[in-house]
Amino acid sequence: MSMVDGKVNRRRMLGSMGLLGAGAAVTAATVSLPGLEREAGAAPAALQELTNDEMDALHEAGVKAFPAATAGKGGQPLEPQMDGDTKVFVLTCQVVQWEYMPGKTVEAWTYNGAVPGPEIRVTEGDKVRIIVKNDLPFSTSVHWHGLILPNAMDGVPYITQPPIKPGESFIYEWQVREGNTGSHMYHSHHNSAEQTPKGLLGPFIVEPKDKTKLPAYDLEYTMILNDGPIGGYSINGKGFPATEPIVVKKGQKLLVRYMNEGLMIHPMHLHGMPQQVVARDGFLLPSPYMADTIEVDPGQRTDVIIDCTELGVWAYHCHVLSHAEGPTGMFGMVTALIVQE
Ligand SMILES: [Cu+2]
Repeated sequence: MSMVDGKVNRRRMLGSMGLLGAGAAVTAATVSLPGLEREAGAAPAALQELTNDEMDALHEAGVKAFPAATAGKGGQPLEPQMDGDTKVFVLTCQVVQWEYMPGKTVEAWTYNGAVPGPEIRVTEGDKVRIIVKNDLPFSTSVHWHGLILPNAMDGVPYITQPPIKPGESFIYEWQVREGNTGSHMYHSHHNSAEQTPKGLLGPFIVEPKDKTKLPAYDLEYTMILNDGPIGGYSINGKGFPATEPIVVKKGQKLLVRYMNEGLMIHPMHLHGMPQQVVARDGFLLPSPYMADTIEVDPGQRTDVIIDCTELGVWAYHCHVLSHAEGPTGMFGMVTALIVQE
C-alpha cells in the first residue's frame, strides 16, 4: 500500500507543482528502449532482442506509472433538467479525440464527448425524456439495454424507428417501470458492432424506491468493459496504467457494477478478497453466491459486493490473460483495489 500511496501522493504533489501532466507520464508509461513501443495487445517487433532484465524493467515502468494521468473521464453523472415531473437528459453524439493511454489518442464516437458516456441515474417510476442529438457524420440510434419500455422507444432502426441521421435528433420518452431496477446500459443499435465499441456506450442505473431491500454496501463503482478500437482492452475507456484505482477503507463494503459493452467475454478477477455476486442484469439474485472470478459476457451486467477486509494494493484484472499482460508488462484490463486503514 505504501508504495502506491507514495506514488499517488508524489503524483499529486508533482501535479500541483505543474511538473506532471499527460506528457510527463508518457515517459514513464511507454518504453525507454530504442525501437520498442508498448502497444496494448501487440508484441513489439524488437521483443526477441530484449534481455530478461530489460523485460523486467518494462514491467516495472508500467506498474510505477500507475495511475497514469490522461485527459477525459467517462461515466460521470448527468444531471437532468426537470420539465414538470419529467427528468430530461440530453445526449449529443459527437466525434472526439480520446486519450486512452498517456499521450495516445484515438478517434472516439461518444455521447457528450466521453467514453463511457455519462451515467444516467433515475428511480423506478420516474418519467424520463432523453433527447439524442446526432452530430456524427453518420446515422445512429440508442438502445436502452435492460429497460422495459414502449416498443417505439427501443431504439432499433427499421424495427422501431428510423435511424437518426446526421444533424437530426430523436426524443426517447417513457416512464421507468416499477421493478425495472438495477444496472443497465445504453448504446448504439445501428452499425452497432462498430459504433458501440467505438465509444457509443454508457451506464443507465435505476434505483429502487425502497433501498432497504438492497444488500448493504458503503460505496459503489461502475466498471465498463470494452474491447476494440478505443485502445484495445479497456476499463472505463482507459487502458492500464491509465485505469483508475479503486480506493476504499478497510471494513467497507464495495458494490461493483460490471458492464460488458465489448465483443468478448471478460472474467474479472480480484486478488485478495472474494466477490459476492448479488445481481445479474439488474435482477437481485435470490441466493447470492461467492466467487473470485466473475465472467461478464457481452451485454451482461453483474453486480458484486466486495467485503474489503484485507489491507494492501490488490491487482484487479480480466483473467483472459492476453487482455491484461504481455511480454512487456501489464496493459489493458488491469486496475487495483487499494484497501487503506
Ligand atoms: Cu478480458
